[in-house]
Amino acid sequence: MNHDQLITTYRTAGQGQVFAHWASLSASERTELAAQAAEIDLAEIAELNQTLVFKTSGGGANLDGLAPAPCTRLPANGGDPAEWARAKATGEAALRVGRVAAFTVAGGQGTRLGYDGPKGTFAVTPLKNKTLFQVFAEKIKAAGLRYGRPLHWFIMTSHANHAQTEEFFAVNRHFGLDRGRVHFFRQGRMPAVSYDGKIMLETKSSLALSPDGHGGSLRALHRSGALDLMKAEGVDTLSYFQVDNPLVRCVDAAFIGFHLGAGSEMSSKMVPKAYPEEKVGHFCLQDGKIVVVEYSDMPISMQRETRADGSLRYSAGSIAIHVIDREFARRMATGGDGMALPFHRADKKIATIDARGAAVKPDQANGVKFEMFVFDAVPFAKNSIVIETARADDFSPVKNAEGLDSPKTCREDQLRQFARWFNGAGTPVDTDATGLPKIAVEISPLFGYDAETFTERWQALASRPAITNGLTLE
Ligand code: UD2
Repeated sequence: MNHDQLITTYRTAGQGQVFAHWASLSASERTELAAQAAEIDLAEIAELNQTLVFKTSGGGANLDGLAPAPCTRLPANGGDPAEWARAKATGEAALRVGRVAAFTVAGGQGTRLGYDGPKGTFAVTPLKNKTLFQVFAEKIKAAGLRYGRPLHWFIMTSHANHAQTEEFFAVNRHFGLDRGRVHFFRQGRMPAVSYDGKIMLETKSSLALSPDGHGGSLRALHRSGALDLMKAEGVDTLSYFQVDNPLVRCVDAAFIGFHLGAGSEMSSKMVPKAYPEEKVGHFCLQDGKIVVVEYSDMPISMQRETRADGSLRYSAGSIAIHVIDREFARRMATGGDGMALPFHRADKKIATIDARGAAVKPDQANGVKFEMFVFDAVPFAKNSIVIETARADDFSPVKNAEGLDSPKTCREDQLRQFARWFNGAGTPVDTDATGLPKIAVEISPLFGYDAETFTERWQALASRPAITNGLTLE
């Protein structure tokens, strides 16, 4: 489509304002704006205007007939140890033949943390100040060594942080991973619209574009060729996690084994919610399918509902850890059989320009961004299952600069984990009542990436160092 045709298409769609400053643009600015405009699916925007923007009520989540979802419990909470052992063996067998790849969504903007840079480059470990990316890299390397097959690692970036992310890995020599197995791809973008449904400009020559949400990862996996690469490499299973959570077991053999054993297309980990208002999604059952209802979509009265024994009725919290079947991701990405992720509306302050082209920085929401959530794929998946995990071993995200889910709470949770590992391996470490050790130690995932691998390695050491403040094990 040439420029004139593109402008006509926009005018016909009622979006001619995108080209309001066209006459004053240089040739390169025109090229920039036209390229961005060509990226947009105008029919999709028209539909989203109808379904999400112009609707003043009734746009919330459908809560009809919700019930708590069934979950497989940890052995410590009543699960069958033999079933867990079988799942682990199944997962390990898949890892040994290279069927599993790690997948990190790292396209978010980290606004709440107030950190200027790709979030994965944020330093999180207690002593060595390793970055989130380094922690994941070491876990993925450790799993590759343990199972005798180096894993592929897919990392979804955004337009804003892609180049910086790639450079960070290059400068750090991919943290010892085979660079041919670390793959970066950008997620898609969506334009913001004003409350009258008009696509907004950020400058005279650029649209107000933002990442399309972590749900965009399924489209991006397909569009980037990542799914084809996996197929060629014999990978059919993706271990999905978020960039903000260094405690995550990047690949968890038992979880993978449960997923494969159930013939599930998308499986999820859950932790019992710590308190009713905790900001995590809820695993529920609706029309016989597992669904995730985000905290902001579930009335607080429902979040506080209890059972006869006083426990929370909707206690299964989603911590955004999934296993996803490759071909299921492809079907979701291509929208086959009516399988398409819905968009959600987010009212935001959007930097834009006025009619004369002068910059406007609003102090209240002035438009709508559209985002997809990956967990909305769960009800489309066959045989979806939910598996309980121990929060202490899988979830301590860094989201806020201070308070809950901050660098401090995450650092302390890592220290507690290291203390548990020492105590479990028969080397006592003094802790307070919350399990926080009195001294700071740090264990690299390459030394031990879970209690079991740590114990093996620690007990095999010919001479063990004294556990003193500042001890690091690499
Ligand atoms: C998410 C979940 C919440 C819970 C929590 C656990 C949603 C809406 N809610 O909350 O239920 O599971 O995580 O920590 O997801 N990202 C992208 N591209 C985007 C947007 C986000 O890659 O366009 C990545 C981002 O880099 C991060 C992850 O997705 O790794 C989570 O994003 P978030 O911080 O917006 O999610 P949050 O904390 O609202």
